[in-house]
Amino acid sequence: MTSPAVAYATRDGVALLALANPPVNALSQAVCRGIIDGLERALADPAVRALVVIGRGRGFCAGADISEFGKPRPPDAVHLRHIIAAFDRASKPLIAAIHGNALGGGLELALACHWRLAAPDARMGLPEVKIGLLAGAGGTLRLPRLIGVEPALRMMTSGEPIDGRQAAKQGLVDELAEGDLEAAALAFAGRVLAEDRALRRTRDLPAPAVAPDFFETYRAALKKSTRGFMAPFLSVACVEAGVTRSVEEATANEGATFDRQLGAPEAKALIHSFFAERKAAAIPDVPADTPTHKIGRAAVIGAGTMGGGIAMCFANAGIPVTLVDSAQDAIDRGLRTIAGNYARTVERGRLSRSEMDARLALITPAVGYGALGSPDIVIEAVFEEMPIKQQVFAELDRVCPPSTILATNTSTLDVDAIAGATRRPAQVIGTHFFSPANVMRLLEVVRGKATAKDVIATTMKLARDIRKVGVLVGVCEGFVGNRMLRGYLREADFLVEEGALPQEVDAAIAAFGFPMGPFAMADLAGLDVGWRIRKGKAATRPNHLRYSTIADRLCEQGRFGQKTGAGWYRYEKGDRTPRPDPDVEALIVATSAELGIERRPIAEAEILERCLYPLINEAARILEEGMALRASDVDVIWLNGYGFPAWRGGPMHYADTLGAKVIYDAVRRYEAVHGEPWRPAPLLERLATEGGRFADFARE
Ligand code: 3H9
Repeated sequence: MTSPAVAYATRDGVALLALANPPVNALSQAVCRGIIDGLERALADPAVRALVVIGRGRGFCAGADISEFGKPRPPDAVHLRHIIAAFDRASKPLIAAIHGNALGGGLELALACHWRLAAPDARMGLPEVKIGLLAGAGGTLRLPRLIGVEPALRMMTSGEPIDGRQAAKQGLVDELAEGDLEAAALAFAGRVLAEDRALRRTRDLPAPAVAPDFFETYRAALKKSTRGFMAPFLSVACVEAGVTRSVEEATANEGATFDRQLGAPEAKALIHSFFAERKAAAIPDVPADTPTHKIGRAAVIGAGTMGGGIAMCFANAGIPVTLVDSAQDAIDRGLRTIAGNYARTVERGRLSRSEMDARLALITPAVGYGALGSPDIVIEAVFEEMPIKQQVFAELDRVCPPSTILATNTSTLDVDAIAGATRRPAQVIGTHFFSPANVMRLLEVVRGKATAKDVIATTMKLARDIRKVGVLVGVCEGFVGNRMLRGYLREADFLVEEGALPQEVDAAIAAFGFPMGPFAMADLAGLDVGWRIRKGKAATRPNHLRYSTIADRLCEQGRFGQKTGAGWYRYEKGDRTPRPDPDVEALIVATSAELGIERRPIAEAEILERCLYPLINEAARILEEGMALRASDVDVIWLNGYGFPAWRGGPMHYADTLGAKVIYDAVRRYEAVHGEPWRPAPLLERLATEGGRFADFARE
């Protein structure tokens, strides 16, 4: 019997085992059972002389079924390792025929075959590291035996796949198959049989030799590039065992390491974010079959840093885009920046010159709206002032066809008020890109009161097409990400007034795993932007709330951050290293004295609680208000837009690992000292009382 997840057929003495578990042929229990049954059937049938393993649909196999990890297995479960061992024992030729993805356990399945055929554009890799794991079914033993230790380790520690052509060059596949893969695999099997070739078991190939200090050197380099992650180092250790110990020992070691790591917080966090990213695409009242409109041509209004970056996103995805500004010199400047960005990518070897030219050719500069034509979407990225935005939208409404989606890249303004300037509020939506827009993966898609469902569905699809992760958020000040950021920055400033120095706060946040702390970040972004916004709001600032003046005082001295060589830190010419500045310390100490605050040493634990718990408390409010659809969306935002350490899974996953009560109790403690800003969100209080998790929260 074969399971429906694996189809069994024979052709001229060759058994075909076809994995059929859409969408990606993950190795679910049913697939594993189907493979082992098919193998036994083929081995027992005297008429079958060889086997071909192939995938139906989009690809060969994307690996173990991640959704089954951590769930109880039935006692008779077939483990991928059983299959690999059975392949090793098989007495008939086994051939893997690969198209699309062969990843993780999928590649390991192919590695355990005697030969591999692949389509030139197949993608083969061991991406387990991206979900905090390592290859756990023989990959660390077999891949180095086929392609060498260093190339194999590079694949494992980066998680990046290689294509069929490269795999053929490196010896991972034995033959490329253009055209009909199944026919090519059957023909290959015919040749193997006709030539009576000896079975080529990968595990029996000699272990490749490496220089005595190879692993030490590799680990040292890895330490610099993968801060905070364990999984890449586990891959190195298993590969090392694979070439220095017996095959049996190395196999057992790999299995045990994988099983242990499956329970590690890093794997849990990264698996959480894998599914969180995919779940973000699901919007309860905008079902997956909502019609979308093709975005064949785009326009961006404003050729500044953001506008230019957004135009690059379209060009990178092959979508022609018109970049509009009101003056020729602004356009020229914008285009020069774009060309410079591409040129740097070419210099780094990450883009070919011809590809750069092709992308630049997709960007058409234009002065004024006259040359806009009929874009399917326009994204506005002009100055962050409501009257200016409203004027732009009124004009766009006048000149664009009624079907054009009008999007705003505002990060602070009310999308509904912007939509109100048009006669098509249903066609208006927010697309909040993060800087640099061509690099950062996050896109907050802001749903206005009137935004139509097809406009939401189209924009979410567009996010994917331009290789962003789109997260739907509601209209509120700062949307989700920046709204949460406020409390984090507020507390960082207060900590400095109370006794910490910027470098101490930054060190604590960096030790937690962020790429940099709030002060280094502020210096990088530029202090003047926030200063301008604060000055604009000074008249309406509530008097009863504490307000830190240090950042304003720095700006008054012309210290705008890296761009002026000084901000919270000082910078030496041509060097971005933040250096503590005695002048800043003097200003801080003087400010504390003016405020009558007796400075005290502040422990790292307090710094972390004071900065991180406001994120969680604010997110609880955001969830209750429905401004984010689910806690995991908040995680996707903070992981992809704000550098929250990936191996901690995002603020809400982190909160769930600590438990709501721990956070609630601390929030109450700080409320007693600092008052109103620390008032606990009702949802946090409820979860703390009930022992609930953010992950399970759903609005009624
Ligand atoms: C492993 O193999 C361990 C072994 O070494 C040892 C074992 C002992 N499982 O991403 P998409 C779902 S660890 C379950 O939107 P794409 C995904 O959730 C595994 N589900 O499509 C989504 O579901 P939904 C090593 C999976 O075309 C749907 O498929 N392998 C799995 O942009 C479509 O996915 C990996 O880490 C899975 N393995 O990208 C590969 N994979 O429609 C992880 C996908 O309900 N997967 N789904 O939202 C990927 O990198 C991408 O999904 C892939 C396709 C490149 C395959």
